[in-house]
Amino acid sequence: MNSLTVLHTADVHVGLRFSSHGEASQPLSAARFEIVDRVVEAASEASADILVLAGDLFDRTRIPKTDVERVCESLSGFSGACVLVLPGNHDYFTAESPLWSDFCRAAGEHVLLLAETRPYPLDDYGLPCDVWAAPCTAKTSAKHVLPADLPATRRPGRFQLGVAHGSLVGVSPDPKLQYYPMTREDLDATGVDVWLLGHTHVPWPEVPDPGIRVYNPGTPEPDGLDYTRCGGVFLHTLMHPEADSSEEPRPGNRRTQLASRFIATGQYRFEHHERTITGVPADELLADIPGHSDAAKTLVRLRVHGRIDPDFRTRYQTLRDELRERLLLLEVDESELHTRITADTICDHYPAASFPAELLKRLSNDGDHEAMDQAFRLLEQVRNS
Ligand SMILES: [Mn+2]
Repeated sequence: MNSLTVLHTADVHVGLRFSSHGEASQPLSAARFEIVDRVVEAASEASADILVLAGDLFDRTRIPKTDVERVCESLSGFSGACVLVLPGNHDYFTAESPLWSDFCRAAGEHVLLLAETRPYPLDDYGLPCDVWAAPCTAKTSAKHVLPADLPATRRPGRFQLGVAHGSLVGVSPDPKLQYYPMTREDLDATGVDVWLLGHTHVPWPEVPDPGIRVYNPGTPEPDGLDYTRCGGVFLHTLMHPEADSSEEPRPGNRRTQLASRFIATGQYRFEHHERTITGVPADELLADIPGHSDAAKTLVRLRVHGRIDPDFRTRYQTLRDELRERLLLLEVDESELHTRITADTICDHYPAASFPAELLKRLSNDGDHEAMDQAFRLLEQVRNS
């Protein structure tokens, strides 16, 4: 066997509830299960030999048994040789864990739980491959758990995969260095053909490169505004050049070639948008939201600022409400959207010839709308205090 194909995903977070997302919470939680099926389908379609889930398949260590069984049922659809599941820092492994005992009972024979820090040979699955596993055993750890006892010499003709979960220093946001931080140097020093990581929900590297031997796919189904593009997985193909018997295997002699590509799998999208209104809102103010074609599967955070003409406030609200109808969820921040102060506003609020009315009229005549707005808001604060 001269090549090995691995579909690599992580951070599915089955069990995530999205409780702050209102009506969108139900479809978003359901999507965590659906993405397992989509990933399995992508792996089978790519004729992958191995499907790797590099941590946080589950969002917590307590998951209803029926949900665990549903995930195992999905994994049983994989047509390749085996599925490797690594406990991450959300679904960390302990010997007493009901999650992982439920999982092992329900999982088929071709699913291998990487519960220990050690090499797992895959000969039982007919693959000339050794897997170096670095599972999490707690939510946090200031130190990584990468294996220290890698073989001094490579066994010729075998592929060496590493699977770990935690932050990649300089790439992942982990300011307190508490999520099993690993540096690229730590990982490269092990000499495995490729490290398959999980933890950070944004993929890295952005562009696969044969010289990079550390990959983090991000979540296959976006779960929040931290990642606004399409979720996906990595497909890695490892190749051995034809064996050259004259060459002795040497430590760190990495002859295996690697080709990786990103495959989009996610359906849901999270987007940020900002709009400014000056006076009258344009008809097309919100027309290019969402940026993604499937509005019903898009969640948007919209910030609107500026000064709107009072006669057009309703028009703006109609545009906003029409957008809300099309989207799965619209969160709007209008704290910096002010209504423009006009002569009518002044008359409505203050008696003619009163000090506030005179002040505001003078600022209006000067054409200083900014100062008039500020003066009006201050006067209102004083009045309401
Ligand atoms: Mn994690």
